[in-house]
Amino acid sequence: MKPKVLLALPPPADVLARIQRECDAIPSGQRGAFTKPDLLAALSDVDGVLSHTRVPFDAEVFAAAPQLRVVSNFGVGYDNVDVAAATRHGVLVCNTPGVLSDAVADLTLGLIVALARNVVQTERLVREGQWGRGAAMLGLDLKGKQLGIIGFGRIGRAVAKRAEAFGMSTCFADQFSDAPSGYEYCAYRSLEDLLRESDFVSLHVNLTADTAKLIGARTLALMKPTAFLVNTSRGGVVDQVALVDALREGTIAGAALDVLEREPPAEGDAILDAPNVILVPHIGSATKETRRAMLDLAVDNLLVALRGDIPECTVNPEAVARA
Ligand code: 8YV
Repeated sequence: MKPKVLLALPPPADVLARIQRECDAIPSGQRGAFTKPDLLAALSDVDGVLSHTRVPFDAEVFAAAPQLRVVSNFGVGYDNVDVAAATRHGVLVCNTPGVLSDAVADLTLGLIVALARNVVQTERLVREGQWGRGAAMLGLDLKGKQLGIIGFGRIGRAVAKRAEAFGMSTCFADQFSDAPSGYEYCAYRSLEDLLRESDFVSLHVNLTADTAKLIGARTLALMKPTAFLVNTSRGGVVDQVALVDALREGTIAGAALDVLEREPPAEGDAILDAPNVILVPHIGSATKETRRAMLDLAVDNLLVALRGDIPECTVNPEAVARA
């Protein structure tokens, strides 16, 4: 009897064929988020889920999925999963770290360049017949500017490498203070000192109870009025209301956001009208090559777990003991 797997995202034919060689694959027919009742019904008799970061797995969901052995997330973030509840129910949670670090880091530097050189504003001026006019024409050098990296994991380190190549100085804040080998050029700073000193601040942390609203009125006020905030991590790491106030009041010079507290933003969301902010729709990992690598890794994780082994990219290997 092949294990049953729910496909929360529609894989291309070759990937579906690979899954079907070992599993009874059930396409969800959903694009994007599930309703809770749909999810509970869909999971009642499956052994695994090829999921994505917008499907909410809480204790109620795990209680309604007695056969479930693995949730394989298409993505490095797993804040959509109550991992403690998964572990209690003997469900492995897997993610796709590493394969998307370069794509996210590339976008991060792209947003930093766009902020420093007013790319969005000047592009708009061209279309408005204002070629070469206005204050936006003069931007900032990145050479000699300081980039503060909050969260110094795979993505944060990939960003540091790129920033060094641009001639920026870099510092990081994380739970550890010793720069990893090969990153000695990146100095450790407390969060407060990083915010006070940096010309650009970039967020690369998981969304957890500790990092929720990490950037808010208090921390924004520590930043230089000439400084910029970049967020390609999770929208929930930033108090978006406080950010809009800071942008309106000139507490900081600008921001670039790939992620928002609510995605997509509601019509009329204040962030949509805030000044000096660049908004892109959660495209950090969105390259053809990277998304395929993420999918291949997520399927690897799913199949390895369903064969009874613990995949390398397992967030909670201790869950096996509960199975
Ligand atoms: C999403 C991401 O996974 O990897 C993550 O954690 O946020 C993104 O790569 C991607 O948008 C698919 O949902």
